[in-house]
This record gives sequence, C-alpha cells and structure tokens, in this order.
Amino acid sequence: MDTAFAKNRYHGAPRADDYTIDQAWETYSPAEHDRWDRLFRRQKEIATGRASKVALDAMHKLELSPSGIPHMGRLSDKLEKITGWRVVPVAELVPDEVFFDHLANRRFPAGAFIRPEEEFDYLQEPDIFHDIFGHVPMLADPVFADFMEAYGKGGQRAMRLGQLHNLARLYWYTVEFGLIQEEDGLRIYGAGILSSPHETVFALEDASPNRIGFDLQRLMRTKYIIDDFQQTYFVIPSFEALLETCYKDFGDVYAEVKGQPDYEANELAPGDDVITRGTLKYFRDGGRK
Ligand code: HBI
Ligand code: FE
Repeated sequence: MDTAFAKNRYHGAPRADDYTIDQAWETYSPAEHDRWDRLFRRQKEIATGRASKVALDAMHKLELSPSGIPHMGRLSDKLEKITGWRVVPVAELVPDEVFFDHLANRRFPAGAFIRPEEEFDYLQEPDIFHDIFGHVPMLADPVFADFMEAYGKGGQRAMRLGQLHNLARLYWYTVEFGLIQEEDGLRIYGAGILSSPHETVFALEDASPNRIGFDLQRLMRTKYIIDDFQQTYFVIPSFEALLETCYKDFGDVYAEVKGQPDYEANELAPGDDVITRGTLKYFRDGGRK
C-alpha cells in the first residue's frame, strides 16, 4: 500500500514502538490549515440535520471549529475530562494489535496528515479530518466511549481466536458506517459517513442502499465494500443497545457465525428487519466514477 510515508505526507519525529509520532503541529502549512477549514465548513453544514445529535453536540463541547488543524494534545485535554479518551497522532494505519491496544486503553490513533487538495473529496486512508471530524466527537459520549474500549479489548481476543474478520465487520458497520434511529429520524454516527459529504447524503436519502436493523450475528457475516459507498447500512436503536449487545463474551457469537456462509454486501437475508429495501441502482450503474 502506498503509505503516508511514501506520499511524504508524514511529518514529525520517527514513531514510537506503539506507532505514535509527534504531531509536530507547528509544521502544518497555512494551506493545510486552510484545507481543514474548508473541509470543516462544508461538512459541518451537510452533517447538520443528518448527523446524530450526540456527534453534533460533542463537536460543540470539544470546540471543534474551522480555526485550523486541531492540536491533538489540547483536544485530548478537553476530551479526557469528558470520557477519559485521548487522541494520539500516528502517521498512517497501524497494525491491528497495536490499534486494539490503543482502543483498550482509551487512546484513539488519529492520522496526523491532512489529505492533499487532489483528494479533497475522498481518500481511502484515514487522514486527520476523517479521524477528528468523524471519530472523535463520538468518543465524547460516555456510552460510545465504553463501547470503543470494549471493542479494543474484544479485538485483542478476536485475534487470539482467529476471528478478527468478524470483529472488523462490527467496526465497519457501526464505528465507520453506522446509522441510528433517533426521535427526529434516521441519523448518522459512523465516521466514514460523517467525514464524507457525498456519503452523508447518500446513506440517509438515496434509494439505492439497503438499511436494516442491527443484528450482531447477521452483521458479522456480512461482507463490506472499502472503496465505494456501502450497499447496506445497519441501524441501531440507541448507543445503549449497541453497548449492551456488545458488552458480552463474543466467544459464543463467534462459535455461532463460524462456518456459516457470508452475506454479500447487497444481499437481504431471511429474518432481516428491513427498514428500506434498496434499489441498488447506484451500484448497478457502476458506482463511484
Ligand atoms: N489504524 N490508525 C488506524 N486507524 C484505524 O482506523 C485502523 C487502524 N488499524 C486497523 C484498523 N483500523 C482496522 O483493521 C480495524 O477494523 C481494526
Ligand atoms: Fe475510521
């Protein structure tokens, strides 16, 4: 994979053995601070009325704003007071076991680089805008903060059991691409959607994707797409319900899904709580251009 190092987006001192680096906040250029501001203003406007109110309230509490790239240490001091989480700078994706160890200790690894202008609308690796605008606000919610720590601990165990791919699907269809039913309607809490202007609209308003009620075992059997919009979104009734479902020994869940066939990303399964049956039109028309 062409890494952030290779794309010389990387800055700051060499990494520690837990893959953290110095954010070197003073080395960001005015153009990079300006890019953060433009990304922030556009996405905040699109996300208002579409993002979970928990995420929007947290952005306010954490004073996230279009005033240049956030300093992770100062942001962490605010976040830590609320839920004990800190945001630690990394250069790029870190190995799973390192990632899980950070989460299990309430540290969220956030990319220190910001996407280049030519990838303003979309990039595959998590840059500082995806991680801080997308993931960090949810870490200010006490229930979701507990879920993320439990996920980290579960990840370490899943690796030992060789069931990481099942758990990675849980992360993908909740933390990255999850929807929630709030009293005002369907809302977004997944960071992969929240940090993407197009998918923020697509996930809630397009007729193409399926939207089905969260079901842990069904979700763990469902493949996902990494380079286009999701074909199926899972909807939780509340963050409490998500934590309660996941705050248990996954051993028997793994045993039940092991050996069961996977579902394709666009497939509906018997027993699904179908909220919207997608037309799949966007995908049949060839997806991302
Ligand atoms: N590393 N920095 C970083 N950010 C992620 O979101 C991340 C990662 N490493 C592994 C990973 N995510 C996924 O494999 C999770 O599903 C575990
Ligand atoms: Fe992410």
